[in-house]
Amino acid sequence: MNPSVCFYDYQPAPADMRAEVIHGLSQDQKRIPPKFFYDRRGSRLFDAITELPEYYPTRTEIGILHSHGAEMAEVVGRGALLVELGSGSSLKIRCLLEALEPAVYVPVDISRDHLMESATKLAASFPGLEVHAACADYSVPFGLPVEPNGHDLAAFFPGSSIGNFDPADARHFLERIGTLVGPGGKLLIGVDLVKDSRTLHAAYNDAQGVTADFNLNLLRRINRELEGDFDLATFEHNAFFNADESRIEMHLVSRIEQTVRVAGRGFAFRAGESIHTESSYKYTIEGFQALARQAGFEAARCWTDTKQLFSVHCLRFG
Ligand code: AVJ
Repeated sequence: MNPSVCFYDYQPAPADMRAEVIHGLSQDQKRIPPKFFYDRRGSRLFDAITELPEYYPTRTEIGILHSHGAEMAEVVGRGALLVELGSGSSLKIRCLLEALEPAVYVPVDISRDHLMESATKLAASFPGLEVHAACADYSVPFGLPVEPNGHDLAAFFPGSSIGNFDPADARHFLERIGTLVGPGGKLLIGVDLVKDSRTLHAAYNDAQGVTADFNLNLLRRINRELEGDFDLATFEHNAFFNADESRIEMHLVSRIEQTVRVAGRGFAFRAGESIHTESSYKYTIEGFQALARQAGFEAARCWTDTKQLFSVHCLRFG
């Protein structure tokens, strides 16, 4: 292991996943939080999604970071302490580390193995960068594992992961990032934009079925970690754009009437009944800026691609 990486383990206890899954499966509309997608296999499948021809967000966001990195550095400032929430894609952070030249880098991710692997590789290719990797569920409050020591604070929340939250929760989450970076602190955040529903639909229903595997992997994980007995062949992936709510919804639909056991309990499914596994909200630039303002941020800058598929915002807190 690279000695220049400090590792902090705030990993959510397995009991949390058990309680959240049981709670979610007990609702009228069954649901499971999308953060549980990311076990080792789920993280690999998500990486594969980001390379699919239909899945435009990742490559578009990377393009924006490449084209406008210098401007981002001007707005954020160099030599900062940069916290990355959900340190999934090393391509994005590499691009940003080169442009922003932060003094300290704090990747935060729920997936321990994935985090360790990418933090170690990054520390090796950016000698001189202090890396403090924190394994944590960033959807629950947590503090910085290191003192800012006079560095300006900036957070990076790429990938439109903010889209997983309902707007009210997104606002609360932004407020918490505000508390983390403090007055004058910056947030660079990637936000997927509303667009024609065909493009959106294709991005979550890829021809190779990788997104379907990613969705179904949640049941495989529950089988392994929570003594579940889901028969994956009796569930199917369903993803569609809900225009009224401005979100993609992903579901796992039971093809048959059945009772599934999880953690010693039975959960009955009607034929066609679903588990809602993910919402992915799509914003307009103005709509997102209004949300950010409600959370106490001021919109400093916004960059997009030429097709206006995706946006990266720099927000200033306080
Ligand atoms: C990581 C939440 C941004 O919503 O596009 C991709 C997850 N789900 N394909 C998204 C995801 C299905 C992704 N986020």
